[in-house]
Amino acid sequence: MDYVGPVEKYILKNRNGGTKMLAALLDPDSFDARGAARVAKVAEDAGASLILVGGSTVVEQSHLDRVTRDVKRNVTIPVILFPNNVTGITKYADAILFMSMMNSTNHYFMYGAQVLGARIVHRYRLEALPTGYVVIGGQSSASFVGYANPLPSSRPELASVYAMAAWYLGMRFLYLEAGSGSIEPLSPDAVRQARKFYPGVILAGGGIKTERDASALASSGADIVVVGNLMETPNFEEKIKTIAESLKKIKNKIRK
Ligand code: 1GP
Repeated sequence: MDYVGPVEKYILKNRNGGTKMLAALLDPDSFDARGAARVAKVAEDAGASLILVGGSTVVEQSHLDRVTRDVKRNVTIPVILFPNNVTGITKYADAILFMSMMNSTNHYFMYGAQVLGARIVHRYRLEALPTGYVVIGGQSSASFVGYANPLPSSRPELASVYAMAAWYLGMRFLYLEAGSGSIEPLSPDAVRQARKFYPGVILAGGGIKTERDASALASSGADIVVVGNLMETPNFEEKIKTIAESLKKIKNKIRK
């Protein structure tokens, strides 16, 4: 039985070909449907490989539906849900990061919401991407909302044990998160430590504002660099284009 779906195959094809991917994260709390669809298209044209839809705060379900549906209509790249809870699921996406917050202190965010959400994911025929989600640094709404026991930013080596555990538990994706709007971007050292022990797909995000931040994470082993807040800033088109282009150069370095 082939349990790897088309979105995962697309990601693996890019990854195994040495392509570092940019994922543009749209928070439905920050956009109306038309605005989200426009920004998603700009991101695709700028070189993003994936669109993520989600955020830490709860939005009205019908709004999430509209945003995701309009984004999906406007792009050709995969649209993947990045849920904060069962309320982060909609049938209009291609796939969902089916995540456990591995360092939550609340079982609901480790496996409770997942049990409640599984039937909805099945009913909507969403492709589930099994993902370990680890929050690093303590100042984010993801950390607050998910009752995280965040890894100290000063101890990046702790990421390695989460990476090992995620892999041994069968999670084919690992999302290292500094938190949306984090003042300091995610530590490249944390990604480097995780990469040593984790053969799956690593997503890295939180606080990325510059091409230099993004390149540092990709060079340290992240396969997918996630950019969220930047999509809501002036001249974001140029900024993400610069980031996407610099990620492509890292691919060339790997291929040499
Ligand atoms: C948040 O990792 C993502 O969950 C993206 O963070 O919004 O800071 O880019 P930013």
